Amino acid sequence: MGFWSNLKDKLFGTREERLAKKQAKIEAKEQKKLAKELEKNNKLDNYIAGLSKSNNSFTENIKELQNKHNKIDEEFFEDLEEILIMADISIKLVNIIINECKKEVKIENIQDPKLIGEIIADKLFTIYTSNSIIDTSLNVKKGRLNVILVVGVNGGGKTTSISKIAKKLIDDGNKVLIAAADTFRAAAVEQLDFWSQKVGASIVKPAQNEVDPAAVVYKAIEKAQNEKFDVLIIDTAGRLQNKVNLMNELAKINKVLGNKIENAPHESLLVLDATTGQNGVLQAKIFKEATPLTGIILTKMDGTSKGGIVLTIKDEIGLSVKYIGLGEKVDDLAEFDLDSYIYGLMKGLVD
Ligand SMILES: Nc1nc2c(ncn2[C@@H]2O[C@H](COP(=O)(O)OP(=O)(O)OP(=O)(O)O)[C@@H](O)[C@H]2O)c(=O)[nH]1
Ligand SMILES: [Mg+2]
Repeated sequence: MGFWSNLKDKLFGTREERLAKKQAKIEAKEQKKLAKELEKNNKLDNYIAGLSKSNNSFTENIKELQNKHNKIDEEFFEDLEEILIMADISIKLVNIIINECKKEVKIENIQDPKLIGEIIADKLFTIYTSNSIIDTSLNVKKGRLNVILVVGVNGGGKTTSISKIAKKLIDDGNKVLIAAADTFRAAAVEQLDFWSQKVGASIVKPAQNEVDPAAVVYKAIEKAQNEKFDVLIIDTAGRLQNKVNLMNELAKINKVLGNKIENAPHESLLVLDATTGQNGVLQAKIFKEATPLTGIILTKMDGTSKGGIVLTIKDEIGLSVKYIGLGEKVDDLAEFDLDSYIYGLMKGLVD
């Protein structure tokens, strides 16, 4: 055996050992790829199931439109406009979509109504992205205490969404603390207690007769810092009876956070219930004035047949949907994925 191969054996093991190592590496890579594909399929299945109400209504309406018209003309577009508006897409966006579809139909000289599905899917995609990259990841970094503030009106799904996000972060290896800064409802704390136990997160509760949510936040920061938590998620009360109160309360929480932790909160997420449609857009505007927001969690998409609300929110509030609620189970909160959303919405129409 020559010097070189001896040296390599010394450094890296014998040729057989090296080959075995290589083989193991390839196998591990393939396994990883398979697991990723499986996860992707599961995710898509979640979207398909969660969006089935929207899908049924949207595809049925479009199919009816296609059967009613034997060519694409002005009347066809008028009916299409109505369908898009019924899907909770804002008038402004509907106008853009219709104009874009008209252009495409003209350029490609398309007359068959059966071909409109693919054109709509394509337009929904480009309008949502406006040719920019959509970032749905949470600003959670290793080596610091990350703070996620969650706001939104009563019953929107804050507490359940927080539990779902906590589970995801715990699965990723993070130590997660939840602050029950909802001091207005005793049941809110109980509910959070139940969920946090279920997903394996720790929780800080208000002291007896504590009414100040900022005090709970303060206590939670101390615990998080002392016990080296990776993420602190703050559940707030969903009262929207008075904008000034809301502003003051959130400002106080933000101040406590900012004083104790650099750049905190790192995420401020607004939870919106998709079934509230345009009313949700109004709420979002009020919250946006009350506190800086970094993203939206759009819950109960499984409960609405008007799936276009995702586009309206992005356009009217200027914030991306980071998570989408597709059901009540812990795994039913998905990171928002535009491809899966459009597929779920239009499945059966294009393929
Ligand atoms: N179907 C469905 N139900 C959901 C989803 N997200 C939340 N819910 C349900 O909505 C209800 C209210 O959710 P909560 O998490 O308690 O809402 P909240 O915003 O914390 O409410 P308050 O604490 O009263 O402000 C619960 O019954 C949840 O199970 C979802 O994506 N799909
Ligand atoms: Mg709650």
